[in-house]
Amino acid sequence: SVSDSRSDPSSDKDPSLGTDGGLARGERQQSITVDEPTGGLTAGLDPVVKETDGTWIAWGDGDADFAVTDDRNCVAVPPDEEAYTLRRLELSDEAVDSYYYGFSNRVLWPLCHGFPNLIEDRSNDFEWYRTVNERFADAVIDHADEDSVIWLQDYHLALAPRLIRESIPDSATVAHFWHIPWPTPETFRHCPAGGHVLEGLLGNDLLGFHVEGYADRFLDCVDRFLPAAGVDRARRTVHFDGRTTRVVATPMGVDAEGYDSDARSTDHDRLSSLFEEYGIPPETTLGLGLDRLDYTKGIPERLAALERFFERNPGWRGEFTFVQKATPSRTEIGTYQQYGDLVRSEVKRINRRFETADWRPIVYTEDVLPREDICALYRHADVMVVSPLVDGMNLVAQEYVAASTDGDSALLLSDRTGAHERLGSHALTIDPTDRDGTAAQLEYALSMSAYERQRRLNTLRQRVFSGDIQSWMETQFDWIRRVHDDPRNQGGP
Ligand code: GDG
Repeated sequence: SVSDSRSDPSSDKDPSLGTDGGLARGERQQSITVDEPTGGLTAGLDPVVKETDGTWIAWGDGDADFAVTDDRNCVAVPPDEEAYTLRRLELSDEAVDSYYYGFSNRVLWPLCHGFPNLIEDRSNDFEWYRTVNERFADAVIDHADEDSVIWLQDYHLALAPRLIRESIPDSATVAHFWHIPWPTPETFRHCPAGGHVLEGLLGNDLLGFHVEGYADRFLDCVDRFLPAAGVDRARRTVHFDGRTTRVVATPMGVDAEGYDSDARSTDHDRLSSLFEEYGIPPETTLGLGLDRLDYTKGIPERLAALERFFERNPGWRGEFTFVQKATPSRTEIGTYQQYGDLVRSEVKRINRRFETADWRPIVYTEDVLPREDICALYRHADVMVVSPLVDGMNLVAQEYVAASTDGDSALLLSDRTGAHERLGSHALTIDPTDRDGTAAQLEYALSMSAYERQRRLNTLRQRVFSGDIQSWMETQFDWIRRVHDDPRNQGGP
């Protein structure tokens, strides 16, 4: 499996090694510690790579100095079991700046989320993106044989599939999952080197997106910008350069059982001290927002709706507290710094407007919390507001549902998320830009009968549990198997 180390949804760091490095720098094998991944893609992939005796290729910090490496920078994971091989690619600071903070997150991220005005096309960024993709491809080629299945993750590796395809046997399979939206052709035309991106992705035998709309838009873009490619819409295949790529929509779920059981085992003393630490009144009705601090997540819009809610409902002042946990992300990029400043100043302004001597309407923190605290907050929150302006899937909404074990929770969910396609109107649908509408849905959430809360939550839970991370992995691998068994990629529905 091949992943950019930052593609794990639960963190901007690589949790497979722990955020503190996991493998202690420069120490001997016996001092290695392995942190079990806590959720999401990493936790889902870990057992698969173990079972298949596979190799996991990811980049780490440029200055990482691992104790147990061979000349290819491989390490056995976990060290005492030697279950699989983790191969680390070391990138220089310049490479990280241009590849990760450059083309990946100054071009592809805003482009795919429909913000072409935020694209920063700096010189050399695409060249570095290509160079790092080449390094990933070389590492894969080094390990691949005629029976290999190669599974790439996310938008950091758009060029690698073609480079890999050109150098491995025909019978090996290259698959890729794109975790973020795919834009319309009107937006995609702003992509610097867009033709290379499309051609790169068409090196895959299988290309997965979260929802059908993204898969269709990908085909629209190929149709429009790669005239040499043959798009078969009914089968969702593209014939290009003598090969066929199958495009599928497989919505990603969460470790529902894990969130459920962690929420059930909430330590109430721990919850009380969490409340005390952050100044949350113990008896308050609790609202929750939890996001990376990213301009796609609709945090200022959510704050504006909260302001409107408190304006219209003075009776809730002192009674309802909204906890906004925002994890700083990609802070090297100016747009992210400005976004963080805006969020923090809006929180201050709204708090100043409504706060009393012993209550603040918004409790804001940028602390990274351990999973048990996140689960305790999920379980305890009466209402969660998920309001992205656009989001490939959104795992937080599904985690909240899985951790809502008391049957009395309500979810406000933006209709611009992949998650809305699976949870639909059983959540309380919001248009994140409509502050009055969002405030009204919040009022509704807080006044809903216990029966309606329970009824909605039951359906939400059925959906989240039946489409969990395990079933997503199975669907992925069913598709991969089909394509692998049919190298000409002609079969399927
Ligand atoms: C991308 C796509 C797609 C957050 N703070 C803490 C913490 N988290 C965890 C959450 C959740 C994850 O981070 C965030 O996942 P999301 O899906 O909500 O968002 P992105 O990071 O933007 O993920 C997205 C996803 O990839 C998967 O394909 O759904 O659309 O943008 O798991 O729980 N976890 C802990 N402490 C924190 O403080 N432990």
